[in-house]
Amino acid sequence: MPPTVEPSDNLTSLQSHILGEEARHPNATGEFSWIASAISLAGKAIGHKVRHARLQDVLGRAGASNVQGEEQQKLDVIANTILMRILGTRASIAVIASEEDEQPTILRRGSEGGKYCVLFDPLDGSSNLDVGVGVGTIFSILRNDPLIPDAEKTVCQRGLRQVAAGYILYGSSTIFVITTGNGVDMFVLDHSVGSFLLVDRGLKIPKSGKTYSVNEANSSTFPDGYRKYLEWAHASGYSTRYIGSMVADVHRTLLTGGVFMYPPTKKNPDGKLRLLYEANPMAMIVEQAGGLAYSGDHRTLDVEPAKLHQRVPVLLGSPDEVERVRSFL
Ligand code: P6P
Repeated sequence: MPPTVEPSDNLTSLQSHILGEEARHPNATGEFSWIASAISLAGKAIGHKVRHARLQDVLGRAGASNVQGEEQQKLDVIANTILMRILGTRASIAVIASEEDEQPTILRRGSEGGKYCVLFDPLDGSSNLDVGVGVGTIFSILRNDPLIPDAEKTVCQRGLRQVAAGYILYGSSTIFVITTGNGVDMFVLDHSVGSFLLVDRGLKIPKSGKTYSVNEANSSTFPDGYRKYLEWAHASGYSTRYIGSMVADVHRTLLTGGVFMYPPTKKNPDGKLRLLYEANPMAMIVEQAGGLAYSGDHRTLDVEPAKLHQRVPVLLGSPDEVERVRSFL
């Protein structure tokens, strides 16, 4: 009896999915697919490092250096190096910008080509690594403008201009979520084949959800409207979930509904999260899934960036829940 392929067998990989999407765009050149595959490869490599961090650290401590003999480095730096090296080999990328680097890196100038800019937070929430909590890589892809000489100005584009955005969550499983502007697709890494396999296509955020996600320890310094909302939520049977790792908190909000927020605080009067490589990519994902995302009075994707590492307040999630918070602001 020949082996059967069960209907439940998921055989759509990220690569074949992206190529399929590309085939739907007649003028596609395949350059974007190369970037998506580079991010996928980096995600697998970073995920492996994340899962073995404590083991290597333990081994490293035992032998005064880790198994590769390399000096124990913070995983943020390791993740950043992996992304820079892999993305650096893709001819379609002109500029790379990372949370870890003060300035963007120019890979190709002017006539040397490079249609795209890639911005990322290589390992968001890395302080949670030591306690086994989900952390993630967040990425945003913009078109390059070779006429702009200043790399920082090139990447300081409004979130509406993103070509694609997504994240990789290194949690109980390694999850790749991406949008290219036609809805949100979710993949899970199948270690047995080493591929991200499609598990949800056209993912939609629940319209509402009685869960809010915020660090309430800061609530005494939130603007009044947020405090009024929290009083209302406490009296309305809402539950709170806060992991302190943006990728994990946003992923839960995307799948189960509710609202995630990082309001202005005394310590971070503009909010803590970065516009270009945290708020914007997450806002594109949430809006493409039918949700809303605001930074202060503005739709996050409309905020005009001034600096690469600019911070903004973040309020995103189910449309009903975001509008409810906004009604108090
Ligand atoms: P707080 C992690 O350090 C991070 O950048 C985000 O992943 C997370 O949402 C936020 O900071 C948590 O900040 O102030 O609540 O610890």
